[in-house]
Amino acid sequence: MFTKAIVRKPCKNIINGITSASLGKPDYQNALKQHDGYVEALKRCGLQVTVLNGDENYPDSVFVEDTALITPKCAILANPGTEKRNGEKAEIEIALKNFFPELQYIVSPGFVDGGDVMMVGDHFYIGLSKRTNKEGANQLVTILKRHGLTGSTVALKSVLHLKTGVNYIEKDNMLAFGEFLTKQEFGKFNILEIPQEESYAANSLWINGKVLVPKGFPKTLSIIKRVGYETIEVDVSEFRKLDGGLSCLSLRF
Ligand code: CIR
Repeated sequence: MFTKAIVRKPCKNIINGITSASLGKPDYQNALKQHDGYVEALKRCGLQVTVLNGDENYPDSVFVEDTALITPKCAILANPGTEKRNGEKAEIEIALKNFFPELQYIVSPGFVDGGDVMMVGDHFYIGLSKRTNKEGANQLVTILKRHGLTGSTVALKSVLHLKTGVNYIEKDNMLAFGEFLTKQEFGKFNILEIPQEESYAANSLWINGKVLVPKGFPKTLSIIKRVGYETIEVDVSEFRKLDGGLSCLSLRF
């Protein structure tokens, strides 16, 4: 169970965030409104939410998930693998220290984006992506081991981050699309196939028994409801314009 979350408000400069999508630039006012809705959804799941201010120097700073990994045993400051975002971690380090007296660190030449790390109980799957390299993954596995946890790497082909394509929603259920449907390492899970046209919704987010689903993906919504979860639809269309999904917008612990 999670009790807390850290989020960071979108900044005006969000219009200059990194993207591979062709959905246009995010609208700042609408992004603010949608972010408020997201925070409300986290609160409905029972979380106490710390809201940090956005940083105009970092257009993508709203996507806090990439800056850290918080496990039940330790908190790790990540080392985001794109230069444009790496400095976001400084503010997150300060915020994390309010909750965790001792932090662990991924250091260069190791790089890890939190979006590449998926927690499944005591095990952590680490996507090797354009943002997360082998050295970063090795450092992470070493830190996890020291805390009685395990980690293993997953090769990625076409997605930005591991959790762009696959997300664990507890009780052995895993949302997946595309390259993740046939990955041997996920064969032991109950794979819930997200149709290609709704692939964005593979990044739905389990929090304390409920599942947050992006608004506008009816097939995914019914797949998740069918396996028995209470769902909360959240409109994150402005963040989708920057390749960001539901998990990217918070650190949960
Ligand atoms: C980026 O390219 O870094 C941002 N525009 C999107 C980050 C999405 N984060 C995530 O999947 N964890």
